Amino acid sequence: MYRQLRSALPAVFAAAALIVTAGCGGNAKTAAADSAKADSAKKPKFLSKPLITSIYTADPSAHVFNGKIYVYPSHDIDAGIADNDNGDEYAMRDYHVLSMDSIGGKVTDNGVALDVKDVPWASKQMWAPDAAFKNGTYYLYFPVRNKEGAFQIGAATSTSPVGPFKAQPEPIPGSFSIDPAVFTDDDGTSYMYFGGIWGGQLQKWVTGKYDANGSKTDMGKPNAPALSCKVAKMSKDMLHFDGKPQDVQLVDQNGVELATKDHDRRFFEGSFMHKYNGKYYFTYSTGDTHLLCYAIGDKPMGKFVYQGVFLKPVQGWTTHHSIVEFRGKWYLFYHDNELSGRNHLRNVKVTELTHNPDGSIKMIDPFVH
Ligand code: FUB
Repeated sequence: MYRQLRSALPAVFAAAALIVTAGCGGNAKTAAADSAKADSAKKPKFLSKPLITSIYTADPSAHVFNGKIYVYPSHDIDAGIADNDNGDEYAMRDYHVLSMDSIGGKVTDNGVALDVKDVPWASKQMWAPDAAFKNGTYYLYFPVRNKEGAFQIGAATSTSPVGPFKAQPEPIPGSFSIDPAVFTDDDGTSYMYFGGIWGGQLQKWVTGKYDANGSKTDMGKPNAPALSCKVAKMSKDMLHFDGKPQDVQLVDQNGVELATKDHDRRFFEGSFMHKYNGKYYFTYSTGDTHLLCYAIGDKPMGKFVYQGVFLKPVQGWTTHHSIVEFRGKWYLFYHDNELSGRNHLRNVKVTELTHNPDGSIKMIDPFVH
């Protein structure tokens, strides 16, 4: 899954390596110092700071509950597992909820909200979660592998937005793959968007059943339509799907579905939904091309017409986000790996997001040049 490394880092790391290998020779030392100086001038300056540095966090899903911001991230750890195409090194075991009264204000880590050991059906890898509030209850939705190694999506409930959450005894019936994102429309109907290819296993569920020997990446047919993100209406109790999950249709400006080979535009993982000026904005990651893109539709279940990129590649392999309105402004919560320089030890960040008058989203560069 996440093996290939992006090229954002080499200049900085090469300078460090030169210093380490230069040894004691005077000329080598001077050359190393000069080179380090030159490279440090090239060092990217990050647009935003990590929200929290005491733990590694990723996949931030932000919500405003009772006038406060709550961020539901993955809690990255180093389990000593080597990088592989399955993403086994993303071996997270629990969730912590972050909260803050204002953007730029103090960020509180509210401790463990849910531990994998307290999810009866789960085995490992608590990936990107989301949350919702309805009927006086807070819901935490999370992807985790079941005992057979297949990702499914669980639900847990709490009376507090920061937990602790109590997991349901079984995964959401009919759920599969990763990265749930729950959106509640103005009429009170909630929808769950979910799925991810490669390590997210969407391609292993095409028959409706999990095939452990299915493809490791996608359907292997470059010209065929790409695998789609899924969307399901949520039942009133928010613990079940109301009907079968459907494909989120993603088309270009001519109405043609994006193809498997279109790695710069096709859906990979990390979907999110927000509504702006009556339009539905389906946003997602292109995974191996490291872009966050958006597509616009007239209905919450699609179809959605591809519009473009709104976040350029961050430092680190994965990119994942949420978009939330707070006190009249819109914000993008995202992650990179500024603190560790390692793909699976990430940190969440926030920056303002702007909708242009024509409804497009202003491109965000995670670096200041
Ligand atoms: O954090 C593990 C996985 O990495 C998430 O589920 C993906 O969206 C990617 O960010």
